[in-house]
Amino acid sequence: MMVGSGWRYPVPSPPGDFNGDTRPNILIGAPGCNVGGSAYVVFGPVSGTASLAAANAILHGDRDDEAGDEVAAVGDMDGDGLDDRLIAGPNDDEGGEGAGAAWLVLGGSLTFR
Ligand SMILES: [Ca+2]
Ligand SMILES: [Ca+2]
Ligand SMILES: [Ca+2]
Repeated sequence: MMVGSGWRYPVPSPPGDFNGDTRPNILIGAPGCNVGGSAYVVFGPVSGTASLAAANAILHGDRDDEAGDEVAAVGDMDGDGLDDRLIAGPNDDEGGEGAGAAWLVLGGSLTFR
């Protein structure tokens, strides 16, 4: 996987199956990417070198959220059989200046393409 200059550091989460095809998928947090940090979802399979421009889904934080600073495997929270993830944005301001936030991303919501 290519790690470009916009990455302060990449944050991989454990592989999970987000789209129900039984193959492992990956979600990578990139808190230094874009304005508010991003998380890249790649269904794969990936071998050798691949560009994140081909990610199946990209989730963006806003302003200086630093979204993707932590990404956690939380199992299957909604019971639909697809793995879900929690994405942290430690600098999100929605709950107060720098209060931080964590977003639950349901695997089923990532299968739109
Ligand atoms: Ca899969
Ligand atoms: Ca689920
Ligand atoms: Ca925000």
